[in-house]
Amino acid sequence: MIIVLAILALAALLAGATVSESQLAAGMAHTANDQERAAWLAESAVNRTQWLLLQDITAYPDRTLDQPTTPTGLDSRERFRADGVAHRFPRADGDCTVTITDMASGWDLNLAAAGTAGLQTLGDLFSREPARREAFTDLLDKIQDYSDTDDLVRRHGLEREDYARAGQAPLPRNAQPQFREELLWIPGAADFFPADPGSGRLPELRLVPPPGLARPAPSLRPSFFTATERLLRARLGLDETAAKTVLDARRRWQEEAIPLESSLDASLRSRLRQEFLFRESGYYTVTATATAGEGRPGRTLVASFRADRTMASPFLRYHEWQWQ
Ligand SMILES: [Ca+2]
Repeated sequence: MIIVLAILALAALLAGATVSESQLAAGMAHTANDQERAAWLAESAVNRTQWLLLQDITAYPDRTLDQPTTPTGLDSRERFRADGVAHRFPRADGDCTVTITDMASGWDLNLAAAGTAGLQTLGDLFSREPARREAFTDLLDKIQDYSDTDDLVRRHGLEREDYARAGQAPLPRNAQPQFREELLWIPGAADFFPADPGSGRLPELRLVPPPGLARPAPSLRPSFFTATERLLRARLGLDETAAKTVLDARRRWQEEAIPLESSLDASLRSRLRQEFLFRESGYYTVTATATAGEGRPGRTLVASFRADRTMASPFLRYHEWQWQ
């Protein structure tokens, strides 16, 4: 009797396990299916946005970004510009939101042109934190050693032997970084340049294009529409409250088409225009986030490229093609 009951209990357990396993497999298949669909939607939205952008450039050759756009009168076309405004591409089988921003964003990491001079302004933010300021200055030595061609160690720098001891051979590159995120290989860099948790990208630094592709001129001011709170504070000497006011004004520009004139005083607007770019550089970053339906898993695709209406070579070669 006991044996029979034990066998029955075991059979029930096995059946339960089989059912939950098949439910798990079905759930995983659903998730994989949703993610696959979201990926197709995101890729398709990036492609579509490239052509809509090109159409916009052709229809409106003046690429200054002085005012938000609202479809008015006879011209009811939705504008596609590097202003960070969200565009929705709803579909029966999912949903995708796309933003276009300028690739000329953030601090420039073109060390060949200006060494670490471009990064110095970030150090100014730590003027009231001597230890952090010192750590940042030390990091600048490490960044220079990493990219200069010699093996001479700066005061707080690191060269080949130091990296080898830390198990990071064959670093340093001893040449210009070939991609932006390799900065994170330098000890201490992640403390000052936090990576985006979803993608691992370093959005506060300007993208380093693959070899052979042109880049926005290092002298080009960073785009206003991607400026982070830190970049606003560093370039304008603002405190946190003033930087938040600027970010709020930008959000109203992007979401409600309210001009900056309505949110910020004239002197601050004039300083913003001196320090930030209010026109397109011709290099774009398109971010497309798609889901197969509300509350379902999604994918994000970030693609950067140069585009102009001449469609001159190398038209649409990607500086970045990054999945999240
Ligand atoms: Ca070196």
